[in-house]
Amino acid sequence: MRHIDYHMHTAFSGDSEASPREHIKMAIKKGLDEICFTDHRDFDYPIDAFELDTEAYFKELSKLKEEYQSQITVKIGVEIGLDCDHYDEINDFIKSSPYDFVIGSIHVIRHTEFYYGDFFKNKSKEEAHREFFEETLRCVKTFDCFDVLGHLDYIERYGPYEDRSIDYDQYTDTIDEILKTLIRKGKGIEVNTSGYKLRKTCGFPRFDIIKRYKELGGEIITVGTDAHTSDRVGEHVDDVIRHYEELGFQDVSTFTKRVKD
Ligand code: HSO
Ligand code: ZN
Ligand code: ZN
Ligand code: ZN
Repeated sequence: MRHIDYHMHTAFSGDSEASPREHIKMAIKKGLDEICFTDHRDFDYPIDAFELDTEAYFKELSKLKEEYQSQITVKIGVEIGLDCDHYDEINDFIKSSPYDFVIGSIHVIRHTEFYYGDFFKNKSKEEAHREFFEETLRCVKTFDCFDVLGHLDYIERYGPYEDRSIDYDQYTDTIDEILKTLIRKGKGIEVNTSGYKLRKTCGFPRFDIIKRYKELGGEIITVGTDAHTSDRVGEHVDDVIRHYEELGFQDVSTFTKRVKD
């Protein structure tokens, strides 16, 4: 299986200072076969601005892509915040640039977000988790402008609860419906290795969910670190690939201009 990092942020994202060149150098050092930059664009993220200067982004990354082409394959993607309140803006945004690859992620639900925690106010953990999975299902049904669903189940990282763990038995039907919708639409799923330390196996989502995606007939998988600093590029990619191999996947998927290679 090829080793890829298909989820990385740089200073083009509102929450990173990282240099794309340093990311590339780290990826080469770690022996990765291919990487894809996926800087943030969220419409209406509260508190922080997740805008993307697409002209500067493509200009700088295209230059680096060419400079390093003999050493590593570099793709230009985006991580778009899926938000049903901004359907048209999101679709127009994705259409207006030649991205190789698009991660669709849920960062905001009804103008509240998870990182600072507004989303969890006046909710039990059960209510918050249920709403997160149901909204994820609504987004994967509503949107087509993405290639893989980002960090499904990373809600476990957030919230004001002493025990943040997800009671998966409560959401089996919703998660199954999410996976079936992805498969029916020809969409993939990523394993985000930022969850690897917490989970020990796999990442976000946990191993069982990837296993279920495969059982249901899903074939499109990527792996990404969600690195916001260069030291994390490629981290735990080999570990996750081993889990994919155990499940019987032949290879990860890579993309060029939104088409699977
Ligand atoms: N980096 C997270 C959330 C966040 N960080 C908001 C800073 N502000 C989204 O991937
Ligand atoms: Zn971020
Ligand atoms: Zn994200
Ligand atoms: Zn990210």
